[in-house]
Amino acid sequence: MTENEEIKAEEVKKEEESEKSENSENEEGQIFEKKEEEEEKAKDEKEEKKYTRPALKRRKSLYEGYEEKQEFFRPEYQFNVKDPIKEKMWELMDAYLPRDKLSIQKSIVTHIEYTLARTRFEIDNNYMFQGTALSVRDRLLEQWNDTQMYIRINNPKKVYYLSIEFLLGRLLQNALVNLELEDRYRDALMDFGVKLEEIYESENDPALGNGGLGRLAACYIDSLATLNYPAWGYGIRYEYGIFKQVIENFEQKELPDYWLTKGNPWEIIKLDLQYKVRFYGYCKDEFRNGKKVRVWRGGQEVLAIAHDTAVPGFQTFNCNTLRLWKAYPSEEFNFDEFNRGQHQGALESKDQASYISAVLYPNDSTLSGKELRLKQEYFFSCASIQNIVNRFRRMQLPWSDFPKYNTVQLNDTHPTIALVELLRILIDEQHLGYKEAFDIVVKTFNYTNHTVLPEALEKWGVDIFERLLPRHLELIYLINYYFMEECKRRFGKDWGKISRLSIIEESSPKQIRMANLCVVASSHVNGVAKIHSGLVKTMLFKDFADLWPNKFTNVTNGVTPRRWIHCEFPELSALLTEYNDGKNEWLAELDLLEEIPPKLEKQGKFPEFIEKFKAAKLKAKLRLKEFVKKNCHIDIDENFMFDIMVKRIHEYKRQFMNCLYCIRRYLDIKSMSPGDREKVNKRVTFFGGKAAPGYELAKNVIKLINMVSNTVNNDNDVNKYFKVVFLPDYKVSSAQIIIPAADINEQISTAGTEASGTSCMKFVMTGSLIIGTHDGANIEIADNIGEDHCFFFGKRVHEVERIRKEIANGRRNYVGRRLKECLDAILNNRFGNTKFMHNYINTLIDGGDFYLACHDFYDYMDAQRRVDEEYQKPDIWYKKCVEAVCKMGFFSSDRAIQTYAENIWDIKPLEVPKPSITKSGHFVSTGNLKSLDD
Ligand code: NBG
Repeated sequence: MTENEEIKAEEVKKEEESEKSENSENEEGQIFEKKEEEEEKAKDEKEEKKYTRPALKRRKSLYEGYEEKQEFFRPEYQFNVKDPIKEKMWELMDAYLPRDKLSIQKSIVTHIEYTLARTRFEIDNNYMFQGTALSVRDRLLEQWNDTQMYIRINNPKKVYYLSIEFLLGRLLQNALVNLELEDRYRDALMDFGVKLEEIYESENDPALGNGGLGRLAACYIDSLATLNYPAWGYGIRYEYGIFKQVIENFEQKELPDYWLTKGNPWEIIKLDLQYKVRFYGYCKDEFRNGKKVRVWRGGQEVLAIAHDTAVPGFQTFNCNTLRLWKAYPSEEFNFDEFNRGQHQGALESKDQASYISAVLYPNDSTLSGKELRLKQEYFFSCASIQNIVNRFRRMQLPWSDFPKYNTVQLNDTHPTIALVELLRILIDEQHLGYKEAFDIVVKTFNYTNHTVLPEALEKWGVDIFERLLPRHLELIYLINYYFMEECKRRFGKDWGKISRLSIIEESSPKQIRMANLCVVASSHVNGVAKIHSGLVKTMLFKDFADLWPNKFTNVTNGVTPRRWIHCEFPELSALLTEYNDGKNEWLAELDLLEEIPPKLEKQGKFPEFIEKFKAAKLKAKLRLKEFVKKNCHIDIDENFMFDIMVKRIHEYKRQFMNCLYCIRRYLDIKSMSPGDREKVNKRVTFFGGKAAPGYELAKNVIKLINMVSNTVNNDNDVNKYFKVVFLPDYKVSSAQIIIPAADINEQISTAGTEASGTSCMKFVMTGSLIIGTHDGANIEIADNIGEDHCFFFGKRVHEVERIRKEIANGRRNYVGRRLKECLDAILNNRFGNTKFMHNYINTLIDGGDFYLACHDFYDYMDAQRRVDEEYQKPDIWYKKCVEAVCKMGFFSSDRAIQTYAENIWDIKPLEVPKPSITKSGHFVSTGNLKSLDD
């Protein structure tokens, strides 16, 4: 045994013994938990059979069997209207734009000259990108218009995904892949001497999100379109996305991300699609036809104007809408002020309106509590609800039918106010009674919870609400009044429980608990991974689950394989297609990959496949090497093992623990003999991620990592065996370079804190293994790919709870020699002046180790040792990677969306008719086309 193992074994044993003797009840507790776990598992398995493997329709290429020059005729919607002028127009518009090379080339240059007004002598990559994007957009728009028209005449039930963030990433490649036009565009551009891949680089990332929550929304709208669901994403069209991170003197500096510098070729601004949104003002009673009605008057009005982006599905002609609202002043100027010569003042009030949609709040998993944020939430919720209600009103159906045609998913609590807005419209404007209106609201709304961290659970002071949204506050009180009455009937005088259930927290000042409001007023509440949904039900909303056990459910997150395998790792994608009989249908049905390993085994082709996989991985590693050279000015060796941790910087994710491990590795190698050093598994450890600008500790961790990196990389005793790299400005486009290069990825949150995590899925799908805790989606990934394909460590949820209690009762952390040396290295300023970490380290030792960074450290080191050992056996290692890739079908966002559709939304797909290759053979319908304002 090495010293490390000895110490670890000793410590673990000591700890376990003391735990055993300290508390025999505990053991019973564990047995009980185990039994419960088993029961849960059996139940889950039953549920899973029913929902989690929904059958998807086998796909084939849109163009299979068609010739390149063949014309495609579009569906026709109003055949027998006798209007000669329109008939002429329709005839001109009855075929899709041609998709052959020359037509594509013509459309690109036409846009460059006539839309962008460039001469043929001044076309750089940026203009080439814009021209290309516009030409792709034309093709998207046809499908988009046809889809919207088809939805309108069929009137299916629709799903609305409300999210304050959509972290889209670049759109050009995604659109080309989904339209299956990537090769043709590559070919077309080649004739201009332009590489498509270089053109992709010219696109700014629309980074309208912080992290996982926003990226999930982006994956989900991709899957909704791919599965032909009539769906809309609704959000905010921020001018500034998440800040750009630069590292200066080891520290994070934030720069504004004005992502619109080159314009945005994708968005369609619908100036005629605008809604008024009111803030402030007062409420009063008025009498109409002898009936008392409540009205909300005065205050300030702004306009929400729709900025649409087409969302194409993969291998389908369906194309949905992402509608982002931008705020505008509702009157051009305050004319009185203007005429009095106060031009500045008049302009300022105009500016204020547009502040609402100007910037994304850079907080992830923390509540900011600022009035402007609440304004943003109401702004986009209100506009979206008006849009949804309008669409429904066109159908002229009774309000009680509203939930039959509409279902709204709240992506976390940020759009909660949307449900109050619908209630307000139904009661104040449509004059429904409370009970009827509330019933409609509950049946329409569903809520996804994304975290159990208390600091992220939204609460708003009653005072802010009263000022900003006085009528909504009244309605929230009304909802709470009826709810509390029900609670009293159910729970008698259990005041503790009743006050926990209340939407209003009786603190001073009083607060509105948005999550409670969501649970009370939605029909389904889901968590985002099995373990998380369990915690949602048994801890976070335990009292609610007693009341309505059936409201709670789980939908494990998923990611889109189009972006996260095909676009980001083209070599792997090609390999998978090659071994799937040359067909790429697995991109729409990821479960198909499961068939590859047994086939390889049977045909004795596993070694051949693994060799090709290794070659692909090497290419990905070389891309990252280039990226690191360019952005960090560090040389790395592609033959080292790449160990990657990329995500927002947060205490619960424990980048600090990983950094401590880097220090341990550094000290170990440093103290070795040259001979021993040669035996070390060579590694580069990468970190990447942004810290919220106000989160001092997280920013300090970034600084520490950069200082450690600097020392390690410049130490010639060590840098031949180990390097540390901090990758600045982690975002979707760089994720696409970073993730496929990994050999091992770090998912090391304290058990019970990471709701799901989605990067773990992207990593495993592209052939790297997880070192991680029993948390979030890690657990389900292991269930699917096999626990022996993961490197697990650390305390489990129930143990974390117990240890925290002990810590609270004064237990000090056990700090053994090997951990102490790492902490001391920081305390002794071995990496430069790291005084900024000293207080934190002292609190960790003194019982402040809430996230168990020290507590899990020994077990973590042990898991890292196993990683090193196994990486030295490439045959085993790569086989595991490949097997894991092929068993990740469950983590496709298509499966997740299908589960939402069946289990929560109760909606059916509506597939747009396929085009015809003859003029007479196309789909014809006489739809009702009364209003086009949609
Ligand atoms: C995040 C969780 C992640 C999860 C994503 C998407 C918030 C509030 N939550 O674990 O931390 O993967 O949501 O569900 O951003």
